[in-house]
Amino acid sequence: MDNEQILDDLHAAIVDGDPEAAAAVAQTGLTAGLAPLDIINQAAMPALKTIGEGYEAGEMFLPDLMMSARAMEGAMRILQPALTSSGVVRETAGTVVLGTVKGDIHEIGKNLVGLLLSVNGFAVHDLGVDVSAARFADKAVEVHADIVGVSALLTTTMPGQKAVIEALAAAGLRPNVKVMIGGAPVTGAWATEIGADAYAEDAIAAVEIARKLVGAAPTEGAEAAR
Ligand code: B1M
Repeated sequence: MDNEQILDDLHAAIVDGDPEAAAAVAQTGLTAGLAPLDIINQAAMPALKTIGEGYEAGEMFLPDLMMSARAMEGAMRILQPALTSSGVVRETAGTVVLGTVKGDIHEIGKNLVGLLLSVNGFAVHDLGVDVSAARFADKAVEVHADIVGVSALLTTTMPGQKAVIEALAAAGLRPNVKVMIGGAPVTGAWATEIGADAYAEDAIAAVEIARKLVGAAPTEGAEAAR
């Protein structure tokens, strides 16, 4: 089976919401020598995009989203350890508190951001999903965070990112503790509007931006952080 066929099969397994097939094809991809991040970027994420567009067009429904999310998790169970072991972990680059805002349970993108930060040497404290602003601030105090990373996937939960910045300010942590925000509906303009330090479009950009926020040198060959 050629690599393109493997990527097509994984795309189909996630769109069809088949976790077993997704895990098996992910394993086939690794065995064939595909890089885990390439498998994620070239098959898994486009599949979720397809599902999202189908949902938006009224051609797919909530159970389809849930099945596809499970299939994505099936693939990630195989790809995540491979991604972790492919990373060269150096000294701790900085401490990050990460989570998805209150009222929002989307976690796949946030998990990817956390994973890539970890493999790039950041100590990541992942608070999970549906996290209150106060909880972000408490954890930032507890672990002496350099960065608080706040994910939001719904336009209705984006104001939660502003609430986190306000909670950090109320705890006396701003501007020392930097805030990075992201998520599909989030933009650089929104980051500026709410006073966040940075917006990252995807997990790869998030690593470069986090390094910039803590004053570390960029990863070799990386594009300038957006
Ligand atoms: Co939901 N959902 N969902 N969903 N879901 C979206 C987001 C949606 C765009 C679908 C659509 O209509 N096209 C839409 C939001 C519309 C809007 O507000 N603009 C939507 C909706 C409406 C809903 C519900 C309200 C549906 C309902 O109940 N009627 C509901 C809300 C539940 C809630 O949170 N309260 C809901 C539920 C769900 C599931 C539970 C079924 C499931 C999530 C499962 C899970 O996470 N465990 C789900 C899914 C899977 C999706 C889609 C299909 C895929 C999201 C995803 O995982 N993408 C999504 C459609 C889409 O986005 N295309 C959709 C892959 C992931 C790798 O990308 O999360 O964007 P993403 O993360 C990227 C970047 O954004 C960035 O880096 C990541 C990696 O590159 N990034 C950061 C993310 N966080 C970052 C943080 C950073 C930096 C970068 O710094 C801290």
